[in-house]
Amino acid sequence: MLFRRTLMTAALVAGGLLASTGALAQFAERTIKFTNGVNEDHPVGVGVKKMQEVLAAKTGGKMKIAAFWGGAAGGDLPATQALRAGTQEMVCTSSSPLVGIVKELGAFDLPFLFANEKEADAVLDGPAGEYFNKKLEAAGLVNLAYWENGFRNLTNSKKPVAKAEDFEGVKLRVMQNNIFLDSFKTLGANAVPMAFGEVFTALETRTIDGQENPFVTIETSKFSEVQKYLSVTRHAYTPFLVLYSKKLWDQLNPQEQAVLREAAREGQKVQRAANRALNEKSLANLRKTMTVNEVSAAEQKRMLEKVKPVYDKNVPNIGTEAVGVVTDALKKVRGG
Ligand code: TK8
Repeated sequence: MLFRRTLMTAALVAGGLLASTGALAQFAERTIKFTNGVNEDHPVGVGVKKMQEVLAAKTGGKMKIAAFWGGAAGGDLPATQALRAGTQEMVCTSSSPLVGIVKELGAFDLPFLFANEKEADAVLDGPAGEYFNKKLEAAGLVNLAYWENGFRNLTNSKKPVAKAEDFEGVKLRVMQNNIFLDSFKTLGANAVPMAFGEVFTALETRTIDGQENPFVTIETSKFSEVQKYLSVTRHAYTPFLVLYSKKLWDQLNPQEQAVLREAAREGQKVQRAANRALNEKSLANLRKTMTVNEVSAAEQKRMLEKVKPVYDKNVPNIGTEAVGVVTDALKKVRGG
């Protein structure tokens, strides 16, 4: 009796193993290189960890992500070029440095376009987001999901900035992006484009006075250690793209592709949640060492008025279609 039960159990276990081994046979052993400009304690770390868990569970540990943080494996733009060449699998990058590759992404750089996270999610996770995914794919980049960096705010070491006139004379690092360059020049700052990896040292050595990024990135990249003033400008929401090399994507089978998409979507949920939970906390932490200048809604509006020419000048280059796709989606979420 006991013997028979043991035999049966053994048979069941073997059957189960066989079945799962069969299911796992569709996954090859792969180590996916995934680079980031932010540090691991940024909520992108939470998203990547989730992706690793999903891959471990669904592929029996056959597909793995090797993540590189803090720009240790190079900046976002070179990484994105490596994806296009098929020499690296993945990168999490801001959309802004990629406008030289997909000009339509410039729509997200237009100042004061999104008002809150709800609008960003509605645009990015809907047909508008799909529109940009198609453009990216045509450029050799598969966007698995939109993650969050957040609303961008200004920091500097020179003076409090609370109104449109205060930008005058501030030497400011901006991303490698014409629209940001144009926006901050129009506001009166001396704007210089620079890769993210060079920003900390440039701030520390006072080569530049300031930079702009979301609270969480300011905190986790330790910019607060070398910056005195923080202005709550919320001037742009430039999404994170979780990109996969199209060249290498096409070498995966449909099961592998599906599990990666699922992992990036699961990652998105926890990454956004972690980022949003941390946003106010980061601001509170930054307050301990920085002087925080709130920017009133009226002042934001004055800034927007001042940068109107940036819209007129850049929308034709971005493409009226791409900008229209975003503004239509915004109208919808605003109930218009
Ligand atoms: C992180 C970057 C960064 C971005 C920038 O790799 O360059 O300022 O906002 O957070 O994507």
